[in-house]
Amino acid sequence: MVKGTIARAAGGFFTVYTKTGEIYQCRARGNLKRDNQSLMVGDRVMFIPPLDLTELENNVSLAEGIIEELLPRTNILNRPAVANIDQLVVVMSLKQPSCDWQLASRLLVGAEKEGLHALLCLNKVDLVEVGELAEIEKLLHPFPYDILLSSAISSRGLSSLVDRLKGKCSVFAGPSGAGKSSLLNALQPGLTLKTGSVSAKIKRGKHTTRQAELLSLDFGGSVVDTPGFTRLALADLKPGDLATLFPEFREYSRGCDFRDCRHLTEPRCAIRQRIGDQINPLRYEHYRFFMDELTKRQEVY
Ligand SMILES: Nc1nc2c(ncn2[C@@H]2O[C@H](COP(=O)(O)OP(=O)(O)OP(=O)(O)O)[C@@H](O)[C@H]2O)c(=O)[nH]1
Ligand SMILES: [Mg+2]
Ligand SMILES: [Zn+2]
Repeated sequence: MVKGTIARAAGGFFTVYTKTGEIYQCRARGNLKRDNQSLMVGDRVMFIPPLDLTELENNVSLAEGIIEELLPRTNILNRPAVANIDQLVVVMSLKQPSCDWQLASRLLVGAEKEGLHALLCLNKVDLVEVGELAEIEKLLHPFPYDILLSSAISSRGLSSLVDRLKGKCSVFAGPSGAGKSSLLNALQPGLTLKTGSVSAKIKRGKHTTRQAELLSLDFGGSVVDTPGFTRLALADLKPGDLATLFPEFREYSRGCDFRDCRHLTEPRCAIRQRIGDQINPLRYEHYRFFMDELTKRQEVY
Protein backbone atom coordinates (compact mmCIF):
# COMPACT_ATOMS: atom_id res chain seq x y z
CA MET A 1 0.00 0.00 0.00
CA VAL A 2 1.00 3.56 -0.64
CA LYS A 3 0.54 6.68 1.44
CA GLY A 4 -1.16 9.65 -0.19
CA THR A 5 -3.12 12.83 0.38
CA ILE A 6 -6.59 13.57 -0.95
CA ALA A 7 -6.49 16.61 -3.21
CA ARG A 8 -10.07 16.44 -4.49
CA ALA A 9 -13.23 14.60 -3.58
CA ALA A 10 -16.29 14.41 -5.81
CA GLY A 11 -19.06 11.92 -6.41
CA GLY A 12 -17.35 9.07 -4.59
CA PHE A 13 -14.05 9.58 -6.44
CA PHE A 14 -10.90 10.88 -4.86
CA THR A 15 -7.83 12.37 -6.44
CA VAL A 16 -4.90 11.21 -4.36
CA TYR A 17 -1.32 12.29 -4.74
CA THR A 18 1.80 10.78 -3.28
CA LYS A 19 4.94 12.32 -1.84
CA THR A 20 6.77 11.65 -5.08
CA GLY A 21 4.15 13.51 -7.09
CA GLU A 22 2.15 10.68 -8.65
CA ILE A 23 -1.56 11.32 -8.96
CA TYR A 24 -4.21 8.61 -8.85
CA GLN A 25 -7.96 8.42 -9.08
CA CYS A 26 -9.32 6.28 -6.26
CA ARG A 27 -12.49 4.97 -4.75
CA ALA A 28 -12.88 4.25 -1.06
CA ARG A 29 -13.23 0.77 0.42
CA GLY A 30 -16.87 0.38 1.51
CA ASN A 31 -16.18 0.14 5.23
CA LEU A 32 -14.55 3.59 5.23
CA LYS A 33 -17.89 5.08 4.35
CA ARG A 34 -19.81 2.89 6.76
CA ASP A 35 -17.68 3.97 9.70
CA ASN A 36 -18.95 7.46 9.12
CA GLN A 37 -15.49 8.70 8.44
CA SER A 38 -16.37 10.48 5.24
CA LEU A 39 -13.11 11.29 3.55
CA MET A 40 -12.27 14.90 2.83
CA VAL A 41 -9.72 17.04 1.07
CA GLY A 42 -6.46 17.06 3.01
CA ASP A 43 -6.97 13.57 4.44
CA ARG A 44 -3.95 11.31 4.50
CA VAL A 45 -4.78 7.80 3.42
CA MET A 46 -3.27 4.44 2.61
CA PHE A 47 -4.31 3.18 -0.80
CA ILE A 48 -3.61 0.49 -3.36
CA PRO A 49 -2.65 2.07 -6.68
CA PRO A 50 -4.44 0.78 -9.80
CA LEU A 51 -1.34 -0.98 -11.19
CA ASP A 52 -0.87 -3.14 -8.11
CA LEU A 53 -4.54 -3.99 -8.17
CA THR A 54 -4.27 -5.17 -11.75
CA GLU A 55 -1.73 -7.73 -10.59
CA LEU A 56 -3.76 -8.67 -7.55
CA GLU A 57 -7.01 -9.20 -9.35
CA ASN A 58 -5.69 -11.44 -12.10
CA ASN A 59 -4.78 -8.81 -14.60
CA VAL A 60 -8.22 -7.34 -14.80
CA SER A 61 -7.27 -3.82 -15.66
CA LEU A 62 -8.62 -1.35 -13.15
CA ALA A 63 -8.67 2.36 -13.76
CA GLU A 64 -8.93 3.37 -10.13
CA GLY A 65 -7.01 2.74 -6.97
CA ILE A 66 -8.67 1.85 -3.71
CA ILE A 67 -8.36 3.78 -0.48
CA GLU A 68 -8.05 1.25 2.31
CA GLU A 69 -7.38 3.31 5.38
CA LEU A 70 -7.79 6.81 6.72
CA LEU A 71 -4.76 7.96 8.72
CA PRO A 72 -5.27 9.99 11.90
CA ARG A 73 -6.10 13.65 11.34
CA THR A 74 -4.39 16.50 13.12
CA ASN A 75 -7.51 18.65 12.77
CA ILE A 76 -10.67 19.25 10.75
CA LEU A 77 -12.13 22.52 9.66
CA ASN A 78 -15.84 22.00 9.08
CA ARG A 79 -16.68 25.04 7.03
CA PRO A 80 -15.16 24.63 4.51
CA ALA A 81 -14.55 20.92 5.09
CA VAL A 82 -10.80 20.26 5.02
CA ALA A 83 -8.48 18.13 7.14
CA ASN A 84 -4.89 18.49 8.35
CA ILE A 85 -4.31 22.18 7.85
CA ASP A 86 -2.03 24.71 9.52
CA GLN A 87 -3.85 27.94 8.89
CA LEU A 88 -6.94 29.61 7.55
CA VAL A 89 -6.62 32.57 5.21
CA VAL A 90 -9.90 34.47 5.15
CA VAL A 91 -10.03 36.20 1.77
CA MET A 92 -12.39 39.15 1.41
CA SER A 93 -12.50 41.71 -1.36
CA LEU A 94 -12.64 45.34 -0.33
CA LYS A 95 -15.00 46.01 -3.24
CA GLN A 96 -17.02 44.00 -5.74
CA PRO A 97 -18.25 42.33 -3.65
CA SER A 98 -17.81 44.61 -0.66
CA CYS A 99 -16.49 43.22 2.60
CA ASP A 100 -18.77 41.27 4.85
CA TRP A 101 -16.98 41.69 8.18
CA GLN A 102 -19.41 39.52 10.02
CA LEU A 103 -18.75 36.66 7.63
CA ALA A 104 -15.04 37.13 8.31
CA SER A 105 -15.66 36.83 12.05
CA ARG A 106 -17.74 33.68 11.48
CA LEU A 107 -14.86 32.05 9.68
CA LEU A 108 -12.42 33.22 12.33
CA VAL A 109 -14.57 31.76 15.12
CA GLY A 110 -14.53 28.45 13.24
CA ALA A 111 -10.74 28.57 13.03
CA GLU A 112 -10.39 29.38 16.73
CA LYS A 113 -12.61 26.45 17.58
CA GLU A 114 -10.14 24.14 15.86
CA GLY A 115 -7.15 25.96 17.32
CA LEU A 116 -6.04 27.04 13.86
CA HIS A 117 -3.87 30.00 13.12
CA ALA A 118 -5.74 32.50 10.94
CA LEU A 119 -5.20 35.71 9.03
CA LEU A 120 -7.31 38.11 7.04
CA CYS A 121 -6.42 38.92 3.45
CA LEU A 122 -8.19 41.98 2.05
CA ASN A 123 -8.04 41.69 -1.70
CA LYS A 124 -8.79 44.04 -4.61
CA VAL A 125 -6.94 46.85 -2.88
CA ASP A 126 -6.43 48.27 -6.40
CA LEU A 127 -10.12 49.23 -6.43
CA VAL A 128 -10.07 51.43 -3.33
CA GLU A 129 -8.86 54.95 -2.99
CA VAL A 130 -6.43 56.03 -0.32
CA GLY A 131 -9.14 57.78 1.70
CA GLU A 132 -11.38 54.72 1.70
CA LEU A 133 -8.52 52.54 2.74
CA ALA A 134 -7.78 54.79 5.68
CA GLU A 135 -11.44 54.44 6.77
CA ILE A 136 -11.20 50.66 6.59
CA GLU A 137 -7.98 50.64 8.55
CA LYS A 138 -9.66 52.74 11.20
CA LEU A 139 -12.64 50.39 11.30
CA LEU A 140 -10.38 47.40 11.79
CA HIS A 141 -8.27 48.92 14.53
CA PRO A 142 -7.51 47.04 16.70
CA PHE A 143 -7.99 43.65 15.10
CA PRO A 144 -6.89 40.39 16.73
CA TYR A 145 -5.56 38.82 13.51
CA ASP A 146 -2.93 39.90 11.03
CA ILE A 147 -4.31 41.73 8.04
CA LEU A 148 -2.75 41.63 4.59
CA LEU A 149 -3.76 43.93 1.77
CA SER A 150 -3.50 42.32 -1.64
CA SER A 151 -4.33 42.61 -5.28
CA ALA A 152 -4.25 39.85 -7.84
CA ILE A 153 -4.28 42.55 -10.51
CA SER A 154 -1.54 44.94 -9.32
CA SER A 155 0.37 42.21 -7.41
CA ARG A 156 0.40 44.32 -4.27
CA GLY A 157 0.94 42.24 -1.15
CA LEU A 158 1.64 39.03 -3.03
CA SER A 159 5.15 38.57 -1.68
CA SER A 160 3.89 38.93 1.92
CA LEU A 161 1.23 36.38 1.14
CA VAL A 162 3.86 34.02 -0.25
CA ASP A 163 5.84 34.42 2.99
CA ARG A 164 2.77 33.44 4.99
CA LEU A 165 2.00 30.40 2.88
CA LYS A 166 5.52 29.05 2.59
CA GLY A 167 5.95 25.62 4.13
CA LYS A 168 2.42 25.44 5.53
CA CYS A 169 -0.86 23.91 4.52
CA SER A 170 -3.35 26.75 4.24
CA VAL A 171 -7.00 27.07 3.31
CA PHE A 172 -8.37 30.02 1.36
CA ALA A 173 -11.95 30.71 2.33
CA GLY A 174 -14.31 33.59 1.75
CA PRO A 175 -17.19 34.89 -0.34
CA SER A 176 -17.60 34.02 -3.99
CA GLY A 177 -15.87 36.63 -6.15
CA ALA A 178 -13.40 37.76 -3.47
CA GLY A 179 -10.52 36.61 -5.67
CA LYS A 180 -9.30 33.43 -3.96
CA SER A 181 -8.56 31.59 -7.18
CA SER A 182 -7.19 34.73 -8.86
CA LEU A 183 -4.75 35.25 -5.99
CA LEU A 184 -3.54 31.69 -6.27
CA ASN A 185 -3.08 32.02 -10.02
CA ALA A 186 -1.05 35.17 -9.38
CA LEU A 187 1.05 33.51 -6.68
CA GLN A 188 1.96 30.42 -8.57
CA PRO A 189 3.07 30.70 -12.18
CA GLY A 190 1.51 28.01 -14.34
CA LEU A 191 -1.58 27.57 -12.20
CA THR A 192 -4.73 27.99 -14.27
CA LEU A 193 -7.59 27.89 -11.82
CA LYS A 194 -10.86 29.00 -13.31
CA THR A 195 -11.89 32.47 -12.20
CA GLY A 196 -15.23 34.15 -12.73
CA SER A 197 -16.60 37.60 -13.17
CA VAL A 198 -18.59 39.40 -10.51
CA SER A 199 -22.19 40.01 -11.46
CA ALA A 200 -22.61 43.67 -12.38
CA LYS A 201 -26.12 43.84 -10.97
CA ILE A 202 -25.89 42.16 -7.60
CA LYS A 203 -22.12 42.58 -7.15
CA ARG A 204 -21.65 38.99 -6.11
CA GLY A 205 -19.43 36.24 -7.36
CA LYS A 206 -20.79 33.51 -9.58
CA HIS A 207 -19.59 30.50 -7.61
CA THR A 208 -16.88 29.68 -10.08
CA THR A 209 -14.86 27.27 -7.92
CA ARG A 210 -17.12 24.28 -7.40
CA GLN A 211 -15.00 21.98 -5.24
CA ALA A 212 -12.25 22.30 -2.73
CA GLU A 213 -8.89 21.48 -4.26
CA LEU A 214 -5.54 20.98 -2.61
CA LEU A 215 -2.71 22.52 -4.62
CA SER A 216 0.96 22.19 -3.90
CA LEU A 217 3.01 25.34 -4.12
CA ASP A 218 6.36 25.52 -5.88
CA PHE A 219 7.82 27.71 -3.14
CA GLY A 220 6.93 25.07 -0.55
CA GLY A 221 3.68 24.28 1.18
CA SER A 222 0.20 23.73 -0.11
CA VAL A 223 -3.10 25.53 -0.21
CA VAL A 224 -6.71 24.50 -0.53
CA ASP A 225 -8.80 26.67 -2.83
CA THR A 226 -12.44 26.41 -1.80
CA PRO A 227 -15.81 27.41 -3.25
CA GLY A 228 -17.05 30.79 -2.05
CA PHE A 229 -20.27 31.28 -0.13
CA THR A 230 -22.45 34.12 0.99
CA ARG A 231 -23.87 32.68 4.15
CA LEU A 232 -22.28 30.47 6.73
CA ALA A 233 -23.75 28.80 9.79
CA LEU A 234 -21.81 29.35 12.96
CA ALA A 235 -19.82 26.38 14.22
CA ASP A 236 -21.48 24.06 16.71
CA LEU A 237 -20.94 25.89 19.99
CA LYS A 238 -22.37 26.45 23.41
CA PRO A 239 -23.18 30.16 23.90
CA GLY A 240 -21.02 30.14 27.02
CA ASP A 241 -17.97 29.13 24.98
CA LEU A 242 -18.24 31.86 22.37
CA ALA A 243 -16.14 34.40 24.27
CA THR A 244 -13.22 31.96 24.38
CA LEU A 245 -13.16 32.04 20.57
CA PHE A 246 -12.62 35.79 20.49
CA PRO A 247 -8.90 35.94 21.31
CA GLU A 248 -9.02 39.61 22.25
CA PHE A 249 -11.67 38.78 24.89
CA ARG A 250 -9.64 35.96 26.37
CA GLU A 251 -7.00 38.41 27.40
CA TYR A 252 -9.27 40.59 29.54
CA SER A 253 -12.19 38.42 30.66
CA ARG A 254 -10.44 37.51 33.92
CA GLY A 255 -11.04 41.11 34.94
CA CYS A 256 -14.84 40.75 34.79
CA ASP A 257 -16.63 40.87 38.13
CA PHE A 258 -18.66 37.75 37.43
CA ARG A 259 -16.71 34.61 36.75
CA ASP A 260 -19.27 33.43 34.19
CA CYS A 261 -19.70 36.91 32.72
CA ARG A 262 -21.14 36.74 29.20
CA HIS A 263 -20.13 40.33 28.54
CA LEU A 264 -23.68 41.37 27.68
CA THR A 265 -25.42 43.26 30.48
CA GLU A 266 -23.41 42.26 33.54
CA PRO A 267 -22.06 45.13 35.65
CA ARG A 268 -18.31 45.76 35.80
CA CYS A 269 -17.55 43.76 32.67
CA ALA A 270 -13.90 44.12 31.70
CA ILE A 271 -14.71 43.48 28.05
CA ARG A 272 -17.40 46.11 27.71
CA GLN A 273 -15.21 48.61 29.52
CA ARG A 274 -12.62 48.21 26.80
CA ILE A 275 -14.85 48.62 23.75
CA GLY A 276 -13.36 51.35 21.63
CA ASP A 277 -9.91 50.77 23.14
CA GLN A 278 -8.50 47.25 23.15
CA ILE A 279 -11.79 45.74 21.95
CA ASN A 280 -12.95 46.70 18.49
CA PRO A 281 -16.63 47.83 18.52
CA LEU A 282 -17.24 45.91 15.30
CA ARG A 283 -15.94 42.67 16.79
CA TYR A 284 -18.03 43.21 19.92
CA GLU A 285 -21.08 43.69 17.69
CA HIS A 286 -20.30 40.36 15.99
CA TYR A 287 -19.96 38.72 19.39
CA ARG A 288 -23.42 39.95 20.42
CA PHE A 289 -24.92 38.89 17.15
CA PHE A 290 -23.43 35.40 17.34
CA MET A 291 -24.44 35.07 20.99
CA ASP A 292 -28.00 35.82 20.02
CA GLU A 293 -27.86 33.31 17.20
CA LEU A 294 -26.45 30.56 19.42
CA THR A 295 -28.96 31.23 22.19
CA LYS A 296 -31.86 31.03 19.73
CA ARG A 297 -30.40 27.85 18.27
CA GLN A 298 -30.39 26.31 21.75
CA GLU A 299 -34.03 27.20 22.25
CA VAL A 300 -34.98 25.39 19.04
CA TYR A 301 -33.39 22.11 20.09
N1 LIG B 1 -9.71 44.54 -9.51
C1 LIG B 1 -9.44 43.33 -9.05
N2 LIG B 1 -10.15 42.27 -9.47
C2 LIG B 1 -9.85 41.06 -8.98
C3 LIG B 1 -8.81 40.85 -8.03
N3 LIG B 1 -8.76 39.55 -7.72
C4 LIG B 1 -9.73 38.96 -8.44
N4 LIG B 1 -10.39 39.86 -9.20
C5 LIG B 1 -11.53 39.59 -10.09
O1 LIG B 1 -12.63 39.14 -9.31
C6 LIG B 1 -13.40 38.16 -10.02
C7 LIG B 1 -13.59 36.93 -9.16
O2 LIG B 1 -12.34 36.29 -8.94
P1 LIG B 1 -12.19 34.76 -8.54
O3 LIG B 1 -10.74 34.52 -8.36
O4 LIG B 1 -12.94 33.88 -9.46
O5 LIG B 1 -12.92 34.76 -7.12
P2 LIG B 1 -13.11 33.51 -6.11
O6 LIG B 1 -12.98 34.06 -4.75
O7 LIG B 1 -12.22 32.41 -6.49
O8 LIG B 1 -14.64 33.16 -6.36
P3 LIG B 1 -15.38 31.69 -6.22
O9 LIG B 1 -14.55 30.68 -6.91
O10 LIG B 1 -16.71 31.91 -6.88
O11 LIG B 1 -15.51 31.45 -4.75
C8 LIG B 1 -12.64 37.92 -11.32
O12 LIG B 1 -13.26 38.68 -12.33
C9 LIG B 1 -11.25 38.43 -11.04
O13 LIG B 1 -10.59 38.91 -12.18
C10 LIG B 1 -8.06 42.00 -7.60
O14 LIG B 1 -7.14 41.95 -6.78
N5 LIG B 1 -8.43 43.21 -8.15
MG1 LIG C 1 -12.56 30.47 -6.99
ZN1 LIG D 1 -17.52 40.48 31.01
